[in-house]
Amino acid sequence: MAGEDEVKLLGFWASPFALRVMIALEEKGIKYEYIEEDLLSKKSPLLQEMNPVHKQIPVLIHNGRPVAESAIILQYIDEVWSNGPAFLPSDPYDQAMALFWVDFIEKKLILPGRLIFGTKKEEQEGGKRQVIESLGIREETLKGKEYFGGKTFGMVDIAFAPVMCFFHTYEVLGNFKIMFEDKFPSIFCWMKKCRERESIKKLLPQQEKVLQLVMQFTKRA
Ligand code: GS8
Repeated sequence: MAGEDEVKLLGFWASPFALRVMIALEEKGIKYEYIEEDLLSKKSPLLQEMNPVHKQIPVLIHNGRPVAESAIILQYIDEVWSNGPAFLPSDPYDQAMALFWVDFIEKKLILPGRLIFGTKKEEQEGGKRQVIESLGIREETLKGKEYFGGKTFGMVDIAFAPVMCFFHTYEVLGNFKIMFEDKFPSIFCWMKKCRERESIKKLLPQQEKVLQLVMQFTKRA
């Protein structure tokens, strides 16, 4: 794409969905203006105008045109800035599988993980069970591979990486230990490798800051 592209991102620093997009833009080396939304008190008129259906971040605004939903934004970035490293594999079946796992991470990991933030015991236990089950499923698919897509860091890695900064919060508020090294050794190695990437070093919030935010959000602080 030409250098005069105008790229803006409406985000929130600890949103796993916004972080997906930030990591993707960083990995592709795309310059953009980041606009932080105040999700705790009031959403901006710009967000309501750019994502009138869901009124949620992240929204990528490319030359004035908005794209919402993190998985769709990642695909859009991959298509438009196709000169950088590709996030999606070229084979249509492999592409479909990658998108399946991106969706799985939202539905079976991020959303159940939020149940752990609550104070209802039964919901918390259900969230913990689902998180452990989902990590087990991902562990199986990662075995023997460097990244979820194989040899290179791609779409599924980008979608999963932001979840890393929530594990500490799951453990503290859920009062349990995930024990990655023993139970999920492939994910343990993958996390180590991801944390060494420039994009992730730069963007992933500190786990203690995330815990404080979640406690503030859920009024536990
Ligand atoms: C989820 C976005 C979302 O939940 C995606 O982009 O992949 N499926 C979407 N955004 C949240 C912040 S992260 O928890 C959000 O904008 N919440 C504000 C609200 O719902 O009012």
